[in-house]
Amino acid sequence: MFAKILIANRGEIACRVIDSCRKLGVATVAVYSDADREARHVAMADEAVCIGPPAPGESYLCGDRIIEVALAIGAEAIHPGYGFLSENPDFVEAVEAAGLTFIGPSARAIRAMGLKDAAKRLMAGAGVPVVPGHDGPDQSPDLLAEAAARIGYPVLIKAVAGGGGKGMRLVARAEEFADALAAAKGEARGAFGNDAVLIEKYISAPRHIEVQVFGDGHRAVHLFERDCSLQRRHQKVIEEAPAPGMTDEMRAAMGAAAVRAAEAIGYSGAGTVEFIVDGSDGLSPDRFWFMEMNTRLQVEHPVTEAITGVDLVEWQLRVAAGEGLPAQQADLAIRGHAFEARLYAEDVPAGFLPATGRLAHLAFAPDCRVETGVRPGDAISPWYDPMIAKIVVHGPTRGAALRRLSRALEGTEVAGTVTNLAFLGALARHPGFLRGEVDTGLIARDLAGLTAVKPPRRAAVVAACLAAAGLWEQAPWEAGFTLWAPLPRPLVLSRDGDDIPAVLRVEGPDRVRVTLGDAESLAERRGGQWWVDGAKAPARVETLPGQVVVFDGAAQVFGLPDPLDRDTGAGPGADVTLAPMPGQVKAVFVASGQGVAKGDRLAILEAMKMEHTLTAPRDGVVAEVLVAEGAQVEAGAALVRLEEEAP
Ligand code: MV4
Repeated sequence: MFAKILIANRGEIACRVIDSCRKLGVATVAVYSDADREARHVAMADEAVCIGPPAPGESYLCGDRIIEVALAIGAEAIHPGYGFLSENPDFVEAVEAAGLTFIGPSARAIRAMGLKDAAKRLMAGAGVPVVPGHDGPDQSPDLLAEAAARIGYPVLIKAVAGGGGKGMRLVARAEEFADALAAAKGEARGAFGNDAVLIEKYISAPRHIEVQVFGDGHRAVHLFERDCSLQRRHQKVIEEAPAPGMTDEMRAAMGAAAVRAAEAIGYSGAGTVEFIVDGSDGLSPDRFWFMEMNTRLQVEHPVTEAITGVDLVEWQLRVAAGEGLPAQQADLAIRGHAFEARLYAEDVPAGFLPATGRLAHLAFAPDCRVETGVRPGDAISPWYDPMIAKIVVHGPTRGAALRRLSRALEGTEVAGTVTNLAFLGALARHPGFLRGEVDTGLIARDLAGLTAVKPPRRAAVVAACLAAAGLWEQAPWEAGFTLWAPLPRPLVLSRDGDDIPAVLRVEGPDRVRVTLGDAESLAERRGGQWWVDGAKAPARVETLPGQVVVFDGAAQVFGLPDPLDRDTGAGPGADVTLAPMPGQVKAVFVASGQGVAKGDRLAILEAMKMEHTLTAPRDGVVAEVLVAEGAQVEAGAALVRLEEEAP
């Protein structure tokens, strides 16, 4: 086994590789860009070296620089993770030329699978089923049109250099073929600088089922299939293993085909053979076809680990270090069912736009495996993939595992950025998905239902009000409420630009009446848990500067506008907080010299039978407290002065 390896990646996969290295006693070297100085993978590794600016082209994709670092620091091997340099055969050759070991397949194996047409021919020759179609160097339109007619419409035109759905064109009828061909070639030329295409029979309502393989350069085994049909625009969203509806017969056929594919190219390490499956009429051993082979460890490898008990990264290290295959096919079996959901920082209502932000709060549920590259307080930067975590669950049956996924998603708490958590939750409860009716069109067909924004429950709004008033975790007197003569306190939350006016009346140490619109709710705290109108309130609330996040299945975010900003004109940046109206100072929460953050409570003013919370207009240090508790003040009286902002 290696004594020390370098991990040429970042994020959750770098952390994942470090985990297995630690288990095996292998020392780890992380590399990082300037944007990742404080990243989790850097903190986890035994050593870490900065390799350049944030742009991947100047850091994580700089193969030569990474090899230099590995040599200088005494690493014997490089693990590429996925993405970045993982499927770059030139990098593999450079690593080997430097006398280091690449933890992955040979450059030759990667090249063999790089071009669609060559890979397809190679696979057909090895006895792997391929989609009926036509390819070849003669790209004349007439010849291709003839081929399309022979294959039978509908057909799909695919760019030979394409992948991930780029450069594909569906042609329903012969009359449309010529125009579609010209368009596909134009697109392929623009995207890949190579306008060669191939023609395939179109599989409608396909399923994406892939087989995990593992080779030692000569022989290979398979670790069964994953179903990755739940995709949105070719981005996988939830993956599972095994595939719903899979029969022993079809599994054996697909596994054997995948092993033939791997052995045909002398595959070494972890790889995945992707098949397209016609699921329009159940699964059948004669209706799966080779699509492509991914010559790396995949994002969704944990579902395979969950059902087989194999640590695939450990296997990668052992085989790269010269050991034989760690298991024979007969040793491998499926136990239970597993799901993986990909939690992203993205704005779902805005069309799944990648989002950024600092993760002010981040917590995961128990009873699930979490693969993540971030910790609470870390940022999702615009430089890299905005994945926050992969949430992986395992159960004895598909139904049990899916319920666990649902629970794990409900128990996931993220504040500081928007996420796709509610979308994942909706998918985990989707009736068709529950029944195992998965295909690549499911998300698109039900997009509106899956992305509908749920209005918060009343109990969630009440919880937000309690938190905004400082009552969520504190007793009323700690929050500056008077108990002997309960006064109504107004509060305005906001949600998506709309104001939510509320009035709170503290009726006892653990009892608050909350008026929202025309309706009144009673909030009561029993044994540390809030109840609203007799039902349990959401258990977790996070108060951040300017917002309250209530975790109620999904994160419900409420803004905390400062009413005094409007009343007094003491806008953000102002040094002095003034009394908005005549009244009595009921509480002062700060002292001179104390640091405050924007939105922190400074004092409470009782005026016109209401309690008003005065909050810090900006971050700063209290210079002077100009009033004492109990004082009567005039409108406009100066209450608290902050030290002047540094220019
Ligand atoms: C197909 C197909 C239907 N028929 N090939 C999309 C990505 C690329 N790797 C192959 N893809 C497809 N190839 C034939 N002959 C439908 C797709 C396809 C798809 C495949 C797998 C997962 C999701 C998909 C979403 C849309 C289309």
